[in-house]
Amino acid sequence: MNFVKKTDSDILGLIKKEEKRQKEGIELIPSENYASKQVRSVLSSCFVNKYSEGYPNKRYYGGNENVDRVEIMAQERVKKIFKVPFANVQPYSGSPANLAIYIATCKPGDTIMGQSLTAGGHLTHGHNVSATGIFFKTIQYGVKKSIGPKEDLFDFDEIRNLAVKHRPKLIWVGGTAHPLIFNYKKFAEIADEIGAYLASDIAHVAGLIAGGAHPSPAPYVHIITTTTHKTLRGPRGGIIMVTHKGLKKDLDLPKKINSAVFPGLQGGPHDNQTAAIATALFEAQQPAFRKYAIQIVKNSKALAKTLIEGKLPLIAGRSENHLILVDLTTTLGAGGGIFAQKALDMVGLTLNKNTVPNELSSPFYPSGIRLGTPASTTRGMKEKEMKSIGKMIVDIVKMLKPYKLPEDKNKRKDYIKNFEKEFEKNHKVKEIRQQVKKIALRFPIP
Ligand code: DSN
Repeated sequence: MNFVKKTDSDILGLIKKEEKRQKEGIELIPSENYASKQVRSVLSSCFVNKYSEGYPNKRYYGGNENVDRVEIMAQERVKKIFKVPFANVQPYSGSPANLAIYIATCKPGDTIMGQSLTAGGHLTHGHNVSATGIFFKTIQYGVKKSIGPKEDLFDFDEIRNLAVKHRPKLIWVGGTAHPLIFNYKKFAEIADEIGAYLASDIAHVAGLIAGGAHPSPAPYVHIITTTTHKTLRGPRGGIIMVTHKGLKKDLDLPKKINSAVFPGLQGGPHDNQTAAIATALFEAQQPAFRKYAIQIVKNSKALAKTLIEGKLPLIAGRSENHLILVDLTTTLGAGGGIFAQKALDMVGLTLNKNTVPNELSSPFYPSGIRLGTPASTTRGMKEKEMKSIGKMIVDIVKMLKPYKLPEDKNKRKDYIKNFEKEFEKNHKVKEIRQQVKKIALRFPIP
């Protein structure tokens, strides 16, 4: 990286700072991960220089003989890993991949249905601030308020009633803050009853599915979308798949999806990204990846157990995948997530404030925190480290009890600034910061 120094020392300085932050802290944001050295070097390869609008063997530019092979290779690897007959590897990321599904299956104004953002869904599953909620009529389903130890968060009778009443053309299954395994079969029964397309957004669990640590939606849904940089551990990017069931419903789906991605939504694919996705998919086929995926879930369960022992209420009371959602409403009051995120950031434990089902506050000042284990597992951390991390989180949250988000919106900024100043000085915070750093440095980033 030193070659950058001569020309752009400003950026180099920031890269060094970011490297230090990543090395000395522990990444708990469940959608983040560390791409391998190979993935990163392919990402910065000469494919970065190429333009290749179109699809393999049908390009609008010359000089694409190598790009064509790269793209076909990536498609074939997706098909093999996820056992699907069709893949488009061009979406720039998850949101454009999802938008392409609307373009391929619906007309503006059609009704679609998805899990609401505050209940753990994604913006692109029909939230009203997203293009998907602006150009389509959206019905949003939620999750149950409280459930038993083995119960599902979804109320399938309620979801079925909504589907039968509103007859959406497209139904989404998959979320960004959902700690349980998805029952794809139940969603399929509902979608099939009303003849809707069922699309599964597996962005969060793609790596778990590839590694056999989460069931695959492929037998049940028509379409699958994913990002490539979360549990799949590739570069940032997106993939769309059509399943055998999808082809049976609509033989033209691959064609419709290809046209929706290009020219419908995007211009030239990012060929360097496609090549790096192919490399990540190669890695996901290795036996070590299977072990990795299984360890992610073991770690998440171990972390969840420690948080529960520390009396922190978890949504669903458990984690069955890579992710944990802590409801801090009763511990810190509505909007308390901001204090937890900031305080934990100070000690080097990075996670994100998050809305919780039946949120009493807002997405910017939500009442929960979301955390997960894909990144820390990549560094080689196991259950023992999860226990230590969990205990530190519990200790920090306990220290936050005197702080409450002011109801008066004008007072919030100053209040939070003061809280940060006070907290930074606390000797216990400094002590925990050192403990985090000590653990982090024992586990190098790939
Ligand atoms: N931003 C992603 C996440 O953190 O889950 C979803 O798009």
